[in-house]
Amino acid sequence: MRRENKEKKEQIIFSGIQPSGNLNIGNYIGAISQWVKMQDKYHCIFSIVDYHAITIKQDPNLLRQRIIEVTKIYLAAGIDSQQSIIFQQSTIPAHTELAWILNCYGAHIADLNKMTQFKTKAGEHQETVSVGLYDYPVLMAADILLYNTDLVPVGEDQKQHVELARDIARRFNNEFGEIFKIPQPVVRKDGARIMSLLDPTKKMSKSDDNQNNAIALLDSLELAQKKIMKAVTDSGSEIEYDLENKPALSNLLTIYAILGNREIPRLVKDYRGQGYGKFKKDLAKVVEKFLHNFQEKYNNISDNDVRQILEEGRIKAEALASQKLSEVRKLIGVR
Ligand code: AQP
Repeated sequence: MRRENKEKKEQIIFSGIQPSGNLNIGNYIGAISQWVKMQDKYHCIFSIVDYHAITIKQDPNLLRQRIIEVTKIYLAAGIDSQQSIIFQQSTIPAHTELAWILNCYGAHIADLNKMTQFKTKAGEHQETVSVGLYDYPVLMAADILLYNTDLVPVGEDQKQHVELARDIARRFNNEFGEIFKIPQPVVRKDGARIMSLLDPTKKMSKSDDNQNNAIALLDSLELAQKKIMKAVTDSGSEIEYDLENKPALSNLLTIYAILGNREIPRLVKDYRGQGYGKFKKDLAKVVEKFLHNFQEKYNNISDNDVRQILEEGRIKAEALASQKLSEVRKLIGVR
């Protein structure tokens, strides 16, 4: 038993979030809440992936502000900067350098053509969006592979990108020897895909044009309550978990269960015979309580604390990344 724990502590976790909008409860449930639980068991590295964010146009001042905001969100959620490395991606040039190398060795056009997130984000504008948006998964592969990552905790939407990182690593290894560890995606069972409050066929997304689709982690309690009350529901009036026939309600039940720390079957039992109105009112209270506690912690973190933590994280992450990059440079013959 002891030996098993020791082995686990040796494994490396890497994950990140783009500062591309207001982080929401989907990001919290699908990604950050998993990270917090992993800190005791693994060596964790969490990044604010700002070079991913610029694959879509960003306002420079807002981007600067959001880098600080996302770091505070990690900390308020319970990521401990003494235990885990927290850093800003663009402060370590090894990420973009390795991405370029992987563009040339390992990444194939046919892979990128299959990426569903690119298709969704580019929509009808596939010919005119930035090359960066298309190439995003290769930068993500570089992020992961630089750190000998074993596990990548992500929401369902990012699983395909982690699979691609595995393929790229295998191809590179086939050519040059066992240089990259093959990472595994870790996707939680419930809550891996929190859906939009306005359309249960779309995932809740921080860059959605309609901000009513999501509860942002920094929404005021009043606004969050209004968004829940306005969330779409399905026909009928019974509280049931049924993804096929009641997708909107099933999504709300998932949010209730995770943020309220309850089991879905228990909730269904407790709300038997009570309509959607009562259920939504109670859900709004659960969300308000969660946000209140979260924001209290968030507001206690200063910008200066964040700058210091990011600088300490940069130093630690750079030591690891530069080692891997210099091995890769030698293998391909540029050193
Ligand atoms: N709706 C969601 N449910 C569960 N998990 C989710 N994640 C995102 N949306 C949901 C997870 O949160 C992390 C954020 O990753 P990202 O910043 O790289 O962006 P993304 O995956 O493209 O997610 P967003 O919030 O929709 O961002 P935008 O709108 O900027 O593209 C990932 O682990 C993701 O799986």
